[in-house]
Amino acid sequence: MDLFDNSDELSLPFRLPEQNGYKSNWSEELRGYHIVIPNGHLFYSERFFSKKISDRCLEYFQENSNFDWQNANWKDISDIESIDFRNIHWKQDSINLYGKKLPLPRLTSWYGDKGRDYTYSSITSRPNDWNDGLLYLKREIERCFGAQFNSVLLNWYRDGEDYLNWHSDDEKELGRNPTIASANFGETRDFVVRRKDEKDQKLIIPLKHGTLLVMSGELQQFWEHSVPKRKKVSGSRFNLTFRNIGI
Ligand SMILES: O=C(O)CCC(=O)C(=O)O
Repeated sequence: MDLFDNSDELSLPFRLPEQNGYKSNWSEELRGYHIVIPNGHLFYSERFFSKKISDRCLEYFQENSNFDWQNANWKDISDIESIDFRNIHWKQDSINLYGKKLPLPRLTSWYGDKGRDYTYSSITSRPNDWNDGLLYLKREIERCFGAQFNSVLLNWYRDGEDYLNWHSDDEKELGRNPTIASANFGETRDFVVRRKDEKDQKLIIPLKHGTLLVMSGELQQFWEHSVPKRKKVSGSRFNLTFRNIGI
């Protein structure tokens, strides 16, 4: 099946500062932009996955035997683990803040090769076994980039009130300059990247239905990222970050 819907060059849907150290180059082969920023590298392909594949992903992530996934109001369900999802084991972790247990403002799931545990925000996740859908996405990305991934973190932002705080993917299991591939499905959400030492130097990158963003080089050392709330967004957005975890 063709990954790409069309072959025209798409313009970059966000502005790069007109400053030394920033440049972008369209890759006809990969249907996206290589973007160099000071101390980091991004690859952005707005329509890496076709609409057909992206639509199927939305269904695949939400199929379950309790509700019609297209009409379910997921925010009303307090115990997501009681839902019998067919393909993805969704969970809602909690973090401890000043002695209070607070649920994360999104749902997550962790898949990977055996033994690839991942710890962030003091939460350790054991990997679920790969399934066909996730392996398909992983292999398509690997085929284009010549990179290998052994795990994936899934985030489900059920609506615009779900969000992700500022952080870098700089845990020691990821190694020094990790390559992380972020696949996106559903509602468009802004992915904001800012320099750690100059916080007003930032890029606001819209991640859309079918967009792939690959982060590499020194990016995680010098930059941090977040997905802020967007009150006007009412639907779900799924983000999958494919990673390589050392043991
Ligand atoms: O949802 C996104 O676009 C970002 C996800 C992310 O940064 C993470 O899971 O660490």
